[in-house]
Amino acid sequence: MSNHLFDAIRSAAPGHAPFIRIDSTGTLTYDDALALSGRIAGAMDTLGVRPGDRVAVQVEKSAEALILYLACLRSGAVYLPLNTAYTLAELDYFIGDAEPRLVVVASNARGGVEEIAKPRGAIVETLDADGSGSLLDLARDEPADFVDASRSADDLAAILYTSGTTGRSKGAMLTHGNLLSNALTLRDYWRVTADDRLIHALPIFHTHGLFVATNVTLLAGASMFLLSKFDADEVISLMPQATMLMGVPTFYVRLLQSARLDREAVANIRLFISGSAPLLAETHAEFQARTGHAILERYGMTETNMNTSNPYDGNRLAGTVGFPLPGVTVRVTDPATGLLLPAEETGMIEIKGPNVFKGYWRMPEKTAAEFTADGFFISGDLGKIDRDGYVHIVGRGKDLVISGGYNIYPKEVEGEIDRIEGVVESAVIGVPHPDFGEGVTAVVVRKPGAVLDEKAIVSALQDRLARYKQPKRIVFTEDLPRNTMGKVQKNILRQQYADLYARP
Ligand code: MCA
Ligand code: AMP
Repeated sequence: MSNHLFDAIRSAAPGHAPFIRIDSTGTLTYDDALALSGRIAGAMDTLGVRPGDRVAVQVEKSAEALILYLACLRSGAVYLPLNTAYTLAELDYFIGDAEPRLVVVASNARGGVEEIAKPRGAIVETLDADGSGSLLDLARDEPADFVDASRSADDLAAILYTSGTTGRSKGAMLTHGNLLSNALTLRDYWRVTADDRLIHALPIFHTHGLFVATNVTLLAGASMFLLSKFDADEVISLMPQATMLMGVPTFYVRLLQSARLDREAVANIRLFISGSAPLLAETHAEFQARTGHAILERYGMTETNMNTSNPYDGNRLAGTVGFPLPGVTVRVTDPATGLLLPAEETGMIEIKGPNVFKGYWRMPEKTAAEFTADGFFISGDLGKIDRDGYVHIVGRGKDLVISGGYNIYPKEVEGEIDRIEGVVESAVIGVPHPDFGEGVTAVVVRKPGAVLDEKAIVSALQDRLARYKQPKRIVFTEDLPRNTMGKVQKNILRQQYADLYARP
């Protein structure tokens, strides 16, 4: 029997060598990780999880949480990670839609989650930040030599939810083949080897921290310093022992604010990588001036994994996302006609390759609508390919805000604000923010005489939306600008409030 992705991870695993380095609790070797993943896979099997079943996971970052992902691969289950910031109201939708067999949460969340999950036939087990919990208790009694489920390249490895510009979140179905092909490509493109030590400060419930950082490390037999979250001081302190950092642009903005960041601090680092949101050319330049390193920017999506990357050797051009990765085709078309555009012209970025997902979970129409007749995925990003072949992302065809690397769909936030008593309507926009890149901002029209201030709106959103989706600022206005078709002109609002978060 073969298990497409896990077989590759197993054969790359260098036995006694470290996989995860954790300051306070020591090191977990590859052998340790394989053994624990076998025990957890055994525990899931005993609980009745079968190949193809979804396992939803909303837990704090820990070595055990990463190994739970490996256990899912081995048992043939479909791993479904959920942002720890999601509220119960948000979780309710994901559990209802994905119908997981097992839901793993922190012990203090168990009661609330059981109320949602049990009526839908899901079992709930726990895993806490310190690696303890009922799932690990069950795993302790299981043998380490679990017989991996047979999985082909086309079988699902994971479902990651990504919010839609219309309607509710969609589950992007990623196969073993998608994940393995992309991780091998990135490993080779970025020259990652067993000697590398990655500073892993990203969350592990999204593509960046889970697949890019973790799968690439695993397939190189490298190791990682697993930090519970990003902290600039901690990252700088670790740099002399590390060789790589992967981050969202906010990481680099915050590192630059530290006087400790200089050439000496980064002397041991081989590669700084940025992605998930646009890295400002000025951040790229400032970082290079201070450290001598040109940050390597790359471009990806939940649906496609990574599509393009600036080169390892050669010019890492600020403000661009580099070249299509080997095996990935990127083209730019006219959004109105679908016709291919020549170099330098801006249009819709479309992607094809082994990295591109299988479709949206139980949404065949939505899936079909996002692919062209010849099989390219329509990214929703506007961009161009210049004469030298570098891809530039110049805007978004989709109404999306990216704050600190997290995506926020305005429609979802507007829906929640519009439900509040005293609100006529709202428009949610992203405007430049010095720390998060874009700051979620709500422009709200109140009913005449309504007693409603910023605080009241913030408190009404508290239990409805994850914290990072909540507006950083709420401004009130008499009415929203509309075009002749009646559509709110968000570009006008973005201009009007462009300086809202301006640096002091
Ligand atoms: C935290 N807060 C945020 C964000 N993160 N608000 C807006 N945007 C955010 N990204 C809230 C906190 O709840 C808190 O609220 C307040 O803002 C300040 O928190 P702070 O301690 O400063 O935040 P932090 O914990 O340091 O987090 C900032 C962060 C983090 C390090 C930038 O958001 C992060 O790790 N982002 C990475 C996201 C990521 O991995 N994206 C990849 C997606 P309060 O104080 O009011 O309670 S994958 C993807 O996009 C594709 C595939 C790709 O290409 O990679
Ligand atoms: P997600 O839905 O979280 O996978 O976010 C994917 C989106 O993030 C893409 O469609 C882009 O809009 C954006 N993105 C990712 N990497 C970059 C980058 N390097 N520059 C600009 N935008 C990016």
